Amino acid sequence: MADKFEQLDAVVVGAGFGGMYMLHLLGRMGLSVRGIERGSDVGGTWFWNRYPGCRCDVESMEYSYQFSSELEQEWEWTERYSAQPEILAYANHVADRFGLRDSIRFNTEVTGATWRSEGSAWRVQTSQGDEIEARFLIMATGCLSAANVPDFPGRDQYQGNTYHTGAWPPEGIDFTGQRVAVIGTGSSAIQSIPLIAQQAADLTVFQRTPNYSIPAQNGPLDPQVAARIKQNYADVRARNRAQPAAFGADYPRNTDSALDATPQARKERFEAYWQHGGFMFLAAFGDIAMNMEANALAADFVRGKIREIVKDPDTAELLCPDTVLGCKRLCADTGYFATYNRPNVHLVDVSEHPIERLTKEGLVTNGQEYQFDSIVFATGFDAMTGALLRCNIVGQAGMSLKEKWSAGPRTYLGLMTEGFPNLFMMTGPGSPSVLANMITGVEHHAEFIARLIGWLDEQGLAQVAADRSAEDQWVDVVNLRAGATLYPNCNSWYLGANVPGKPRVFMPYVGFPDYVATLKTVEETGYQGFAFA
Ligand code: N01
Repeated sequence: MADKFEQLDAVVVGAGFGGMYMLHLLGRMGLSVRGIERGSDVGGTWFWNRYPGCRCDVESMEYSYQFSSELEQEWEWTERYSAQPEILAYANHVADRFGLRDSIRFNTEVTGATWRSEGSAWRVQTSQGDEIEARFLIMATGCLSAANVPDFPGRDQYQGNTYHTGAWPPEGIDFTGQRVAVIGTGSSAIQSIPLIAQQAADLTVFQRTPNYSIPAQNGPLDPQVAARIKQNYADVRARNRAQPAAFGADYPRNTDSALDATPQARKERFEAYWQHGGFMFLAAFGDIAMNMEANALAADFVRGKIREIVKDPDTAELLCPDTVLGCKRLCADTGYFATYNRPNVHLVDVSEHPIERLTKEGLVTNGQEYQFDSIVFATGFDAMTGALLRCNIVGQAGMSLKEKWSAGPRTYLGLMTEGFPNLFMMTGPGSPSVLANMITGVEHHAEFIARLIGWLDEQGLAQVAADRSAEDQWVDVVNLRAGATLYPNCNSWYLGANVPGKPRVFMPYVGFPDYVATLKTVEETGYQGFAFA
């Protein structure tokens, strides 16, 4: 018998923004519910990612909950793009304000979850020796929470400090006087490199693939802008929900083609969007994300900017991507490219000569050893499936989720997978998730799941599961939608291409508004595509 046994209506795994709202909704419905969280506090991705420079790429007034107008009105953001400490403070405020903490078991990992047909319930085991039986298991484990640290030979020989951006020590790190390596040039690296460079004696960046980055143009949030938004928050939220990625309604999203504009007009438009900053650069023309030629024009503009900013021409060329712009997730930065003008910053291209191994004092590439006091792995995540699979979930007929997804994730609506009754995934593969404003996405999912559970109870039904044919059709829909964009044209983590051996499947659903409309229809027509018992 386990140390602690509980019998509950629901277990929610993860106390980030998704898990917290799910707990709030189910608690309000009067269900008995327990949150399980691996960290020592709430915040999810914002609890773990404390690297220098970490901030959100979606604007503060948009990257926040909308379920409570009181919360919306009382919380004050200080910057256009909030930094990690402020977002974590907001998460803590939400946990306190809605009394969520008591229902969460912290410092606890789910080590196994098995479906038991007899009782129509999940048996969940944790690292703290808990055993919980619950009718519903809701995975709010996040899309980018399983760190990917490449398995370089000699990793255990290296005697300096190692850090992963997604598991940064809460007390912070002082790199003063150190020789530091950063491996990777994705969003986390692009945000942290300028700040690490200011502290370290010497910084060497190991780049396998250069990335496009647009200046965030961050700054203090204008209180008048915040007040104006707060006066019309419901309207701003509604207009954002109608946007492809559920944000950015207040800045023009053009529909005209980059190919139709004169070179001068095109340059001026790109310049205006560059000055505005961030992701909205992709909205400068309607076809940047859909048409190779239009995309190439946008990419040329960004490469021109990199060459203007970076003084050493060889370094500038190394930093210029030749991939499709926006195919890998676009980055937003504060002074990233200019950092390479500092005398203490060096760039090493490992595209042709990969990092061979770690040594006692550093690492080796192209036959040369580089020595460091600290190595920062900005090497990303086993995205979208990693955190789900590490929970050892076993569904009907003893089938594990790992087996079921051995050729890539398969879901119905990104919410359920056939053979795993009463198991819900928040922002799972096959939902807009990482291609949309995450807080808006998790709120939408939490509300859908809560209503479905409420409906099951009203109907006296014990089980809901994804129907096999509905799942097959949904997988096709997700692929078709991705196929109509330029997303499949590069080795991105959206495709699982960053993790050796991971099946190459495009995981998120493209287009938040269509997705919301689909779920609305599904619900209004008696939950078509789901099977009940
Ligand atoms: O991770 P990444 P990230 N040898 O996977 C390189 C979100 N996020 O943590 O491109 C050498 O993008 C890898 O190279 P390559 C956001 O959605 C949000 O930066 O695979 N290099 C790449 O350069 C983001 O997209 C925010 O060739 C190796 C880097 O490591 C997602 O999280 C901020 C390597 C990994 O980049 C992930 O971002 C930060 C190897 N063996 C993150 N293995 C905000 O909202 C990997 N790399 C602000």
